[in-house]
Amino acid sequence: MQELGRLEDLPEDYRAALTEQNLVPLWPSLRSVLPPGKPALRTKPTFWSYQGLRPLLLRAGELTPIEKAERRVLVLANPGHGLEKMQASSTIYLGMQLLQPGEWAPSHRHTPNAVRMIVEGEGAYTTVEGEKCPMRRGDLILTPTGMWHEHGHDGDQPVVWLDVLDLPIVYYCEASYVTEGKAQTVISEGTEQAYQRGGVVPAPMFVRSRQTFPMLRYPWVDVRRTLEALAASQPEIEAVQVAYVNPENGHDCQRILGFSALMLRPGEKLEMPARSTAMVFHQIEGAASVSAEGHRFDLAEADTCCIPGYTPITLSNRSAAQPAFIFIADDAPLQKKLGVYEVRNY
Ligand code: GTQ
Repeated sequence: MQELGRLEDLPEDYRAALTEQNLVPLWPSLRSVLPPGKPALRTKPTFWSYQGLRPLLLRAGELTPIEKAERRVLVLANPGHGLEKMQASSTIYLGMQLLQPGEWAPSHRHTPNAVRMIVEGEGAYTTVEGEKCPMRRGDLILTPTGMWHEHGHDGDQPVVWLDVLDLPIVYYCEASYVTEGKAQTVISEGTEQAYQRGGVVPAPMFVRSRQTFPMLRYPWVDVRRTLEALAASQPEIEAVQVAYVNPENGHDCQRILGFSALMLRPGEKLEMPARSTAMVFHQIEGAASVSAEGHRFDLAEADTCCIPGYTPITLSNRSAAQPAFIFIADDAPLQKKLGVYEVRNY
């Protein structure tokens, strides 16, 4: 590829005249914004140990009262972006949130979309637009863009969950902001049960519900049972994986980030081709390894890692006896909408 002229090749007075008029020559930077063959990736393969971060999160519970935090979160930051940017990848934000018994994280709504993957503890709940969503280990709870949400805790042990937000991309769009609200009144609970069987949806003859986000809670018991049924009924399938979708239309459950759950059968090794999306892996149950670009991360329960896009990934179940269950987040919905999504089979 042709080497292009450098900034230093230009006379000082010419550069000063450009700057004076807020002008920049393209050619010294052309190769960095359009590198050959593959993007320049800031996202680095990064691992966050739950046993490592848990004591620090509990200590945050002692150091900072909930009133002084609103959301008591340790952010899982990717050093490739700079820790202060609070990004796991270019589009994904990850945080581990702690709520102690009796605490309340007040109602607000914001433009970024969020989901919660519950890691430990019993008795907490998120209320989303009046729907009370109990939090149990492995459950996925959506708080889509613009929807009121608050977190409460009636149990007697700490509750921890993983927040996954599209905050970095919404912030980059200069579209990220929050509105504070009053405590919500609970008006419903368990409405996800209407969708517990794929293939049938609520359909009263006289009114058809057309909510944008009809399902806010995906109970782990149901997702796990579905994965086991898939593995048992389709033993030849390459990946025992289910996507979290809108049950009314089959589309991704949110518009920017995509979510799925994957079961690695005992001893299974799964080779995944390079895709243009960075990916986040979070161990729900069992023990797996994630290998990419010469890195190997051994995930135990509640551990999380991130792998940049354009990178082939190998997932392995580290147990020959037990299945391993992994929660996956990526930005495929966004990339598909933008027309830049790719799978590379090399
Ligand atoms: O629970 O609403 O990790 O607003 C970051 C921003 C959690 C939340 C985060 C938030 C929340």
